[in-house]
Amino acid sequence: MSYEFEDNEELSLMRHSVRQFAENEIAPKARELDEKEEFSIELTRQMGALGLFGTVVPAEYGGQGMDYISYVVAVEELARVDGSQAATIAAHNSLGAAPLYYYGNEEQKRKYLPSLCTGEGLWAFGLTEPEAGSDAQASKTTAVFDEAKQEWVINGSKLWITNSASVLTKGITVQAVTGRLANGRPELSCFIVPAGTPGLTARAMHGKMMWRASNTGELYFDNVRVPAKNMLGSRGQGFKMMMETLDNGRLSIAAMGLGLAKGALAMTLKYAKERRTFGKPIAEHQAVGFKLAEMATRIEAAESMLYKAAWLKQNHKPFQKLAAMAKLYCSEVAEYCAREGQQTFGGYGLMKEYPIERFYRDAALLRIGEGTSEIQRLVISRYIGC
Ligand code: COS
Repeated sequence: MSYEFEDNEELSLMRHSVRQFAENEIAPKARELDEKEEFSIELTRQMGALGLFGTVVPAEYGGQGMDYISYVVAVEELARVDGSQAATIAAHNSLGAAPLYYYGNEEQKRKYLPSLCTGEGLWAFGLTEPEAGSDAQASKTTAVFDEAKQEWVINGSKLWITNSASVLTKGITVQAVTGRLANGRPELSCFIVPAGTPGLTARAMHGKMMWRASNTGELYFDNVRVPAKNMLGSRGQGFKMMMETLDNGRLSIAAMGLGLAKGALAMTLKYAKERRTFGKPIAEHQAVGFKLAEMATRIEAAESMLYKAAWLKQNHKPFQKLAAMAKLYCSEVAEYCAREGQQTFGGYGLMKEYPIERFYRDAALLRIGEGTSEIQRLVISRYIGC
């Protein structure tokens, strides 16, 4: 096995251009968007223009045809500056566009993917429900087939669905119960539900502690009818498709953790060199120097783990165990770096004027969203044979 630890020229260019964009366009707006809890259509379109939509979708469907490592680096660079914008990109690509590409038939791919590769359209992943979070098979949303009309009729609700209730939302992939298996478990299938389908209500959720500028929706399905051809994949394969999608999604959440940790370290180091106490910059006090050293060390370990996981995925090798480990570890490193960074900023770290305050709040989501840290440990424990 061999994988590179250095960015090649192409990756280096891409990292640079996303970093420039994040620092020049996102950073000046991040605080205000966070305070107002406002999703930015403008930044979303700009990220589309930069080529951050349809990242791993091939060019024949309008996508960028990026490799997985490049995609992970792009998310990392956004998260280095702002979790909300990184979340929009990570959720749209990994959870929105990717399942349509991996499981859609030719007609579905040609119909839906091109508009999701430009920044003009978002697609959401409808798995979580009020009573089905970690236990993702516990869906109560149902889809019943109407033979006469050859349509599926969907009833139920979904909760905390990123990108599902914005003006740019084009649709949602929805997991629903379509029957009961012989072993008593639910038969789960997935459906393509375009935004605006009669009976579908999407409401933006407010009052979030973190990722306040990303769009999070709650969805209600009241006899929502979609044609038979809107089933994604085959009947009964919904749960496996959702689980495989989450395997991939873990790489981008890990990238958000790594980016947040790197951003926290960079701002803390800068502050520690400027802020003086007892006659010298605080970076020169061992208590602070050790904090920074510990942050840097954990970031190195997190980066190696994530890039290796992305490399395995890219090279079509089993990556799922490492993706869960990377998601778990990068989330923990992000939280550690945000907390230790905030501690170094002292009282200033509690003020909104300093982005470390936002990073501290944003880090909390990473150990809960797209599978809690406990679920990652469960997945890892299964892979190692517990
Ligand atoms: N890839 C492919 N298939 C998978 C899979 C994966 N990653 N994980 C499970 N499956 C399959 C299993 O092989 C099994 O198939 P069979 O019925 O043919 O044997 C089936 O799915 C059921 O698997 P299992 O019994 O392991 O399911 P559990 O109900 O025990 O749930 C966990 C497994 C806990 C891992 C799953 O529910 C999970 O990931 N929960 C977290 C959900 C989550 O992250 N939610 C947040 C979403 S935010 S976007």
